[in-house]
Amino acid sequence: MPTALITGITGQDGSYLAELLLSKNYKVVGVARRSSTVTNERINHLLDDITVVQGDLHDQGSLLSLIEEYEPTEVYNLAAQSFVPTSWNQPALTGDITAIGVTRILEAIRFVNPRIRFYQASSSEMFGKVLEVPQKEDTPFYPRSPYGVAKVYGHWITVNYRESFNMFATSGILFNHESPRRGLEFVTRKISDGVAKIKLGLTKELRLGNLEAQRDWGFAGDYVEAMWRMLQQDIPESYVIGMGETHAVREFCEIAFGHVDLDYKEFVVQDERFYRPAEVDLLISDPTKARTELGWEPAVGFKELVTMMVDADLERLKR
Ligand code: NAP
Ligand code: G4F
Repeated sequence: MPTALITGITGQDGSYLAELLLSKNYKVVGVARRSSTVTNERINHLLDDITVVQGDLHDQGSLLSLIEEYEPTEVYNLAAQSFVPTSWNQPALTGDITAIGVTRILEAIRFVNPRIRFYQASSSEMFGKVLEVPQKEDTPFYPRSPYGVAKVYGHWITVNYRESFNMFATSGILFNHESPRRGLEFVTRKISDGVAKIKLGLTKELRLGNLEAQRDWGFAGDYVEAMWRMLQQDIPESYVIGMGETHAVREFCEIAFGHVDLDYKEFVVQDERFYRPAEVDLLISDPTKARTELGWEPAVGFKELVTMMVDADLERLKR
């Protein structure tokens, strides 16, 4: 039975990846950091089937001993300070977890068993102020936030360990992927939650930042399949994962409000507090390599994603 160790098990992607690997008969070990309150909301339904252990990307020793004890065949590094606006308020912490944390886990693998296959959760935020449209594996990076800068480090240290130590270290450059399990502060979930609250009469308005920003949004459940496929290849490489289409925040609002027969223009208020010091205006992927080499095909389209998220928030709030 293969064993997968997942950092960031309590996050959106960690929960979907754990479900996928369980369906493939993996033993799943999830790493969660210690906190004074339990953050198992996304994995409560999996707790009988996975092993959750304490560890922290700040702490080299905890990573080393977990890899020694559980002997994973694959390690998925999904843990990060992943919210872009927070990275301007806490840039050093973001660098310590999202950048140097990758080195700590790579070092743990190198010392214990360099044959372990490694996945690094890289991001389209690395393309930032894009130098090419659409963005593919060899598009140069121009990050626009401390988070994006940290992810560039994480990407290159992964490539470096692949080339320096011949480790099976892959980097998935994933464009935005969303779901009903997305954190409430990210724009898609903020909108679906806001729409549901307005529809149910729980609030009257939704305050957002830049409505013209464009993202290439897909469904998280589809994207974890690509992570797994990357680790099943003969040769470790980097892959861009995205839908190959882009939509504005405004369009997301239009569909989300429209789905419950509301007009977003009557409820959305633009608020400067949600603008960023530097913005990523246009992200659009060219996922040709993933589609041809990994055979990866997403199942959920943009409209279906938006309506799925609104329906899930309506259900949740009604309950
Ligand atoms: P998420 O929901 O924010 O989850 C992040 C996870 O990291 C959480 O489980 C969090 O634990 C954990 N974590 C944070 N700091 C940690 C630390 N010091 N030690 C151990 N664990 C720590 O993020 P996601 O959307 O699932 O994304 C997964 C990964 O993909 C992240 O690395 C993200 O940057 C990257 N990524 C995401 C997207 C996207 O669109 N979702 C796109 C490209 C790349 P707590 O629950 O305790 O906070
Ligand atoms: O949903 P967002 O906060 O996601 P962002 O910044 O694109 O980052 C996410 O995707 C990355 C992949 O590209 C991941 F690496 C990262 O970890 C994270 O998962 O913002 C999307 C866009 C931005 O341009 C932002 O300016 O939406 C715009 N926006 C407009 N109003 C807003 C808001 N974003 C947020 N969070 N809140 C608003 O009120």
